[in-house]
Amino acid sequence: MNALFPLLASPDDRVVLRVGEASLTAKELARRCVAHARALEARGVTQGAHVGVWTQASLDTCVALIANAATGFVTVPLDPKLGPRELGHVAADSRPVLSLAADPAAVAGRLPGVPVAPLTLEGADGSVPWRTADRAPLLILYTSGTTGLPKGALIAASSVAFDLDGLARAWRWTHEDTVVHALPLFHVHGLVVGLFGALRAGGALHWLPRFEPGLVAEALGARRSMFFAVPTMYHRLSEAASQSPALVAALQSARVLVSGSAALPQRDQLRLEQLTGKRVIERYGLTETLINTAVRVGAPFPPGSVGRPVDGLELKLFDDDRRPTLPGAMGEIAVRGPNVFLGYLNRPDATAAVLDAEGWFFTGDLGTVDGDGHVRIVGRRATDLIKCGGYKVGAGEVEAALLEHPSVREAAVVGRPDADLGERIVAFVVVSAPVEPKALEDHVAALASPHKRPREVHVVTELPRNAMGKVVKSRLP
Ligand code: MCA
Ligand code: AMP
Repeated sequence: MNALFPLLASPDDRVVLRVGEASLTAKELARRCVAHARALEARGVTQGAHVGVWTQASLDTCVALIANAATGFVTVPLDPKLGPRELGHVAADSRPVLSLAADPAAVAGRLPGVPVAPLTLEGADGSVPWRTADRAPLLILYTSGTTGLPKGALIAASSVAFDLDGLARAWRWTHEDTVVHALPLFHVHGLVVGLFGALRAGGALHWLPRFEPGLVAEALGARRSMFFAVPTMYHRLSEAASQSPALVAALQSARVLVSGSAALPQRDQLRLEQLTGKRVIERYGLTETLINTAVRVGAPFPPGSVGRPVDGLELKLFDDDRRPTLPGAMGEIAVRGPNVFLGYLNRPDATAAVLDAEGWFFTGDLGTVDGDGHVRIVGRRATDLIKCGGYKVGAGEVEAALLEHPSVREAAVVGRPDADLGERIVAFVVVSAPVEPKALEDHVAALASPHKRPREVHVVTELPRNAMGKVVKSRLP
């Protein structure tokens, strides 16, 4: 079976990782991976154990994520901004034996019952058996649902390898490419496609832990660069580029500009095209399936297309009763292939709801497929899922956090169209005592992740309800 990251088995002296002023060659990275595996073994951590990695802004974080994957440990990525509710749940659900941090003091005691250890920085001689692209868990990625706490999606090494190889073919991605991205490393986009993708292709990654158009412009100078971002970032880049010839030149120099995690508005696509002469290409995925479709580099594609299924993946549209739709009709997108996850950790009920006996994964996204196989996303089944800045947020999670505030009696949360964020989180609350909207925003940002905070809070006297007493969100003002 093939190695997950072939480059580590025969590393060279090329720089493969860059974060700020720090960088590592493939040889240095391989040595760090060996040292990492030895250090975990010395602590009694066995192969297949769950190991948390705090995704702090550091090159060492990238090394820990790669080393865990390359040497047989299952990573639970931990956003340092997760709130106490989420951390308590992740700790109890995934039970990491240990968590690793570039700056342990900054996260000490935050993951209940799980010790935090520093990363191993010393190199080591010798070798370790490198992880193959087998069908055992590689990652546990937490993803929000409409209600309840986030679910841990179990992603196999073979899924990652299959998907990345499909994307490499779609984008002609080779060892000569340097990926530039400013995405967080605790989701599929930044971690799997960005970090693991660059290494599996045998190329390089330049990670920007913070998104800023000026930093993107500086980083895109590499000979053959690929830029990955969410639509909010392209929106902000299109605004900044209209004032910055340097940014326009940098975007023009990139070999490909790829957008994903949410729909790229045509307005931003056209504005960037007018400024740079380049079309951003889209790809579509989910945490549970990794990337399903991608526009092919060098091939024509209709406006609004998220591309065709990656090679080897089946994609079909189904109606409300899960029967295949007629050609040309809209339906729920379902996919089947090696990229589909192993299931949700400890949640066979939730797994059975999305994965049927024939291996079809039901995405909840509504789409169409044209005669050439180009997929368009036209909507989503669940109105209680909000995509804000590319982050998936369950309305129920935000409502639960709001209801923990002593002054909030009732809460209803919806996503509303937003030119910058795609959707912004809007909350309607009935209160038992006067409270400032900003205080409620801060309350959610402190209890859950800051990106789950409502950007607008409206205090109302009552929520619209039907005869059964259920809130009718479509009747909110
Ligand atoms: C703001 N902040 C606060 C508060 N308000 N902190 C505490 N309390 C508050 N009330 C902090 C934030 O933590 C953040 O800090 C800073 O202020 C700005 O916050 P925010 O406004 O939320 O950030 P933004 O500027 O709106 O962020 C836009 C963004 C971000 C950079 C585009 O949304 C982003 O990184 N999105 C990427 C999401 C992603 O990777 N999704 C992939 C999912 P600080 O600046 O220090 O952080 S995977 C997926 O969808 C599938 C598989 C796929 O297809 O890819
Ligand atoms: P997540 O679970 O955070 O990975 O989010 C997955 C969801 O993001 C999908 O179900 C889609 O609704 C959305 N998504 C991802 N990529 C795209 C895209 N290119 N266009 C539209 N929606 C997208």
